[in-house]
Amino acid sequence: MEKTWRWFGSKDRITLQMLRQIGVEGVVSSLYDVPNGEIWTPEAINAHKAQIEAAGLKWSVVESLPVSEAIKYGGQQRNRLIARYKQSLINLGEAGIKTVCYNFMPVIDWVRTDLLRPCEDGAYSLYFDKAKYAYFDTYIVRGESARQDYDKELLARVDALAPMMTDADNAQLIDTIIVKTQGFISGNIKEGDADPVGLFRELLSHYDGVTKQDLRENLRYFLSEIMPVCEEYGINMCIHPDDPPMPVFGLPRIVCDAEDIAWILSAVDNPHNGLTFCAGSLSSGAHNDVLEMAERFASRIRFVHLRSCEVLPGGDFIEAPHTGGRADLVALVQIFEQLEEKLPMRVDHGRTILSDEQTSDNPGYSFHGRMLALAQVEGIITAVRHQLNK
Ligand code: DNO
Repeated sequence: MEKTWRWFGSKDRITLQMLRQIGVEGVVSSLYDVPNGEIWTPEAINAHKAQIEAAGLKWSVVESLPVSEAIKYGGQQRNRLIARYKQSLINLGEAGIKTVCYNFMPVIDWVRTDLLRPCEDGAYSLYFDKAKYAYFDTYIVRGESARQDYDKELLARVDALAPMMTDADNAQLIDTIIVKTQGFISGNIKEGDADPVGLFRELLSHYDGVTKQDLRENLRYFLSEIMPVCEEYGINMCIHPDDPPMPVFGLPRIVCDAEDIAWILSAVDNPHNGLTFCAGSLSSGAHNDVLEMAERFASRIRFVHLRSCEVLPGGDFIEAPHTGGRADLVALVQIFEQLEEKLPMRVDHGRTILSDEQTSDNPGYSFHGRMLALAQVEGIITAVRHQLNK
């Protein structure tokens, strides 16, 4: 595998020079200043690429080229937006950047309720508290009508939590779930937006009546439209799994388990329709056997995110250290290192350690925490290669 790192462009306090010193080979990045739905021009692509190359690195993967909502819900604008998406792909292909990660999660990308959950060793981790999430949905966003999506036991936990939540707690929850975790990855809501909850509700309304089958068909349509360009330029599209792998806020989600992934890969049975194997997202669902999925889909995996979650009773999960949790990274590296293709791999997220909280701009993307994770994964890769006599 190729050791890559997610870099947020010139404003990232973790510089390209720092990345070289810690053994990073390739950069995973995006054009963060281009608004969703606009074309990535050759000028903007080449400037970003030149900056990365000037530091002795390579722009290995685009993460993400965001898919506009109207493409996902099948709105009137979709053909126009797909035409622009194709043009961005052509421009990337001409610049020689051929691995493109994207996701098809409606409205909201990854969901966490706690960004700095204290661990017993003094580090902080990202955490998903199912009751807090369901409280946010039923008390703050959708109200009474959302209760049908949750079972009695969970609703009892939610109702017990509700009287304890202060205005400040609510504000922090809103900020965590729909603002802080979304804006920096080109999501729909960003810091400084007035009335994020109102905006969120409006975005949700586009999906009234959109079923799982509809969303699948919209993905099939999108992929079928862009495949000819991908074939011509040798671009591999790699869909990112849903995080967490379950429906949220009454929205359909279609990349949650092995059956979903099998559907996507066969609906558009083209080698350029590939997968980002995000071990962290997949392992946060107790229903997923991560190793079995890696083996089964290996031939269509084009990009790897290494990270691991621990699923707790009641459906909560915590992001574990990279050597722990339920995604067995040693076994995963064994699978990926035996593939002919040298897959780009980034360590996904890291715990917050050694005062990272004072210097990290984006939740999950700490410097020391990720550096430690990279060192752990590099050790695993080295040992596995040794064992395979590579
Ligand atoms: C969060 C990330 C996701 C991922 C996108 C890819 O940290 O793993 O936001 O980058 O879903 O499209």
